[in-house]
Amino acid sequence: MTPFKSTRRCLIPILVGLALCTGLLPALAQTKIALRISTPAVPDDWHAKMWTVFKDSLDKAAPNQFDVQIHLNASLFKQGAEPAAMARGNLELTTVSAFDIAKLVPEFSIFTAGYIVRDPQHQQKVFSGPIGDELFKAVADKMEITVLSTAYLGTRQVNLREARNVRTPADLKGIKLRMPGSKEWLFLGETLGATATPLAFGEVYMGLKTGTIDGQDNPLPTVRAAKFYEVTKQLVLTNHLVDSLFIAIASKTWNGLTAAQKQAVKSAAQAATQYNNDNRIKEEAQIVDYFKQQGLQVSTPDVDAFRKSVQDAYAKSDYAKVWTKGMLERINNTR
Ligand code: KDO
Repeated sequence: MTPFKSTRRCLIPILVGLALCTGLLPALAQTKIALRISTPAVPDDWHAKMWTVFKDSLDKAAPNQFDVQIHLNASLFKQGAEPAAMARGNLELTTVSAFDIAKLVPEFSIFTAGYIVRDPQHQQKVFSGPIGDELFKAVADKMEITVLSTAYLGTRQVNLREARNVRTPADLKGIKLRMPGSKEWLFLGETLGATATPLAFGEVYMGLKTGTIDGQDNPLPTVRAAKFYEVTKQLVLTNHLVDSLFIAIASKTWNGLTAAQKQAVKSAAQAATQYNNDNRIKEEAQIVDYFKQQGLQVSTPDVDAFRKSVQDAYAKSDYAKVWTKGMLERINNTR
């Protein structure tokens, strides 16, 4: 053996040891695929916790292959900026709303309209059947994101800073109702009879506390998780939108995965939404008592009057003009 060979033999374990001690080895062996996740969800909300289910499920199915990084509270990208960040290659995963999608796929605005999806079961049937297949293909083509599963965000209700008698949309006249900041969201707020005011989710608590807004709309589990009940006095159970969030991955990332990795990522997304949906449905069924205990007034308005106002406004709007012919009937007929 030449002296050089024997020196090399001794050096290798020393170098590996050094790399381990200095933390260099993970960098050298950096084959993990980074999956950065950004969401405005607060940590205690089910659709924030579901990302841990996603991570655990993926790590189990495909050990050491992915580096899942979860960023809550819009700490990585602000609400609504996620699809653009994905297109730029700065983000791999998020939940997109029908409202985010409608900006680029106008026919998707049918799911931003109130009183169309009937309940969480109807929602799953619509999105996991041919309607979902068709629309998610348009989403992939136009937005370069791939939808993996559908999460039930909950059924949106009106939540007011000061209690008042609300029977019909006319009773919300003049109320500054906070909506997320896009014209699709603002339109929904206006159809409820209120004056819709745009504000990012992270600023709603303060807006309610200081009175820059008179109310907001969100599903009840979010009212609890984001503690809006601390700064409001009334819940009006309008049930105006059975809301969805779609777990989506940047298509560039998706297309770079092996078939087995795709399967693992898809199953992890399904496990995450299953966890979210089960817990949220269970919580919605029992949460009203909690708010009553917190001193909130919980009132049931004339939901038919709200439904009529919202449906009439959408039917007359430019949104309905771009809905795919026959889509409303197909959604209604999905059972
Ligand atoms: C909100 O801002 O009211 C909203 O409910 C809109 C949803 O599309 C989604 O962005 C959600 O906030 C966040 O995930 C925070 O719960």
